[in-house]
Amino acid sequence: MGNASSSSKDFKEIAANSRLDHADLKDLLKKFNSMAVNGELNKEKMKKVIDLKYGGTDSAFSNILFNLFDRNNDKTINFQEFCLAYGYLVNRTLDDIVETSFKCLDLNGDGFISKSELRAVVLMNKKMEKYFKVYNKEKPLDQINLLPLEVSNVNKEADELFDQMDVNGDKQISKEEFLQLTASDPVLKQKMSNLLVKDESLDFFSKK
Ligand SMILES: [Ca+2]
Ligand SMILES: [Ca+2]
Repeated sequence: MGNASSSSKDFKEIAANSRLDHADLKDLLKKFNSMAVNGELNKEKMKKVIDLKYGGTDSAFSNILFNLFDRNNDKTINFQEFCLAYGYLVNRTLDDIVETSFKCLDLNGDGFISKSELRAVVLMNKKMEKYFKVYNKEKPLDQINLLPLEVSNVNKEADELFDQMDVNGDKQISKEEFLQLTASDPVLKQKMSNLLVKDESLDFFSKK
C-alpha cells in the first residue's frame, strides 16, 4: 500500500471491482499475458484455449464464456474484463447478474434468447456435467456424447423453461421478459445464473 505507480492504481481499481486481491491479480496477469495477443484476447484464441484445456469445445460453452468476459461488447477481452469474469466465477457475486445472465444466454447476441439457444445451453450444461462428474475430466470434452433419451429429456426441460419465460408467446425471450420474470421469481433467477456453468468455467484459468 502507499505505492502510487499507475499500474498499482489500476490494480487497485480492478481489485475493488472484481473483489480479488493483489496476489490474485498478479497471477491472473501472468495467465492473461500467456493467452493474449497485444493485450487482448479474442474469441478465436479463447476457443483454442478451451480446446486445449477441455479436450474440445462446444459452441454454447465458448459463446457463454466469451459473452461473460466481454462486458463492453467490443468482441475482445481486456485484462480488466478477464479479472472481472474470474472474480465472478470465484466469488459468485456480480452486481448485474441478471443482465449478465441474459447476455450470456443470448448466444448469438441478437438481443433475444431463442428456443434453440436455450436448448443448446441446457444441453451443454448436461454435457459439462457428464464431463466433470461422470468422467472426471479424464475423457476429452469432444468425446462426451449424450444418449438419445438424455437429449430428449434435456430438450423437454429447456422447452418448459422457454415457455415459462416467453410470456407473450412470440417464440423468443426478450430482455424485458427476462428482467421482469427473474425480478419476481428468485428461483428462476437462480436457475438462469446456474446455466452459466460457473464451476466448469473455472478450469479455463487452470494451469495446463
Ligand atoms: Ca471487451
Ligand atoms: Ca439470440
